[in-house]
Amino acid sequence: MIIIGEKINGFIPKTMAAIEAKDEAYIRQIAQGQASGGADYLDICAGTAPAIERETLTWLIGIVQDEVDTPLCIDSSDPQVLLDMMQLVKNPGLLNSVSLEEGKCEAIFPAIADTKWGIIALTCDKKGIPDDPQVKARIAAEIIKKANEAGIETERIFIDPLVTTLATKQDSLSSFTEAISLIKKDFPEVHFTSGLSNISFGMPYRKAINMQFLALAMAAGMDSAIMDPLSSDMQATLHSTAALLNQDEYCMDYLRAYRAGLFGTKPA
Ligand code: THG
Repeated sequence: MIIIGEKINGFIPKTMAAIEAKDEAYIRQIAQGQASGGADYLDICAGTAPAIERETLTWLIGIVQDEVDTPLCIDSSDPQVLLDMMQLVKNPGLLNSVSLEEGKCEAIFPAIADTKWGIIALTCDKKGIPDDPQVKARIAAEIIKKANEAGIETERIFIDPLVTTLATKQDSLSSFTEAISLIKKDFPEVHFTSGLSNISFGMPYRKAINMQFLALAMAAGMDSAIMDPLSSDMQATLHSTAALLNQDEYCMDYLRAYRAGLFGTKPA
């Protein structure tokens, strides 16, 4: 599993408080913590007003890169912000995200073609987020085609099939997993990622739903997640599910994560 750490995000109240207070120590702490928790990328999202988004991201990126070598996942809905921030980043990471809206692919793809940057692609277009897995698959295929034509290999693309909220859509999980199956059939090399908590909005004890969603989505072929690596419940779910799915030879990763105290009781 490819873990994208979600905590450096201004939409999280504690992170926003740190951004507003210029609390560099807190940002360093959550960067280091997520890296130790096995994050392969750290998502960086300003969550501030558009007028100060660049300034906020520049500050966050500077601190995080000084603290850890983990590649970054730059998170903005503005393609020009993604391109500007990419210039500040030392190690190639991920741009989060493109979709079929507003010429986003056309803005981003030429700029990353000759680099090692990857891209998260949302299965939506100007009409919004489709419910029908067939439509999600059609959008994904169109984005992958555009990327390939620009010289970006399918392996550098992470499709986010945009899971909907269970409380308002009963078939949220099946729409998500069916989209994965359809896309995987045509593009076996593409990656799949998702924010894990979208599915549980409006429900009590959200953690239960998030944990089971992670397991079921992994079983359906999701190989990446935008998640909190500091959550022992999510770590336990991730490592146990990977072992059960025969993705963890001799359960070595499970044992290593347990011994490192990522879940369960830390051994003496
Ligand atoms: N897909 C893609 N990018 C994304 C999302 C996605 N970027 C943003 C978001 N969704 C993923 N990131 C978060 C970050 C935090 C939370 C959820 C998603 C979250 N945090 C808890 C809260 O706010 O209550 C608190 C966590 C904490 O305190 O650490 O829910 O879907 N491509």
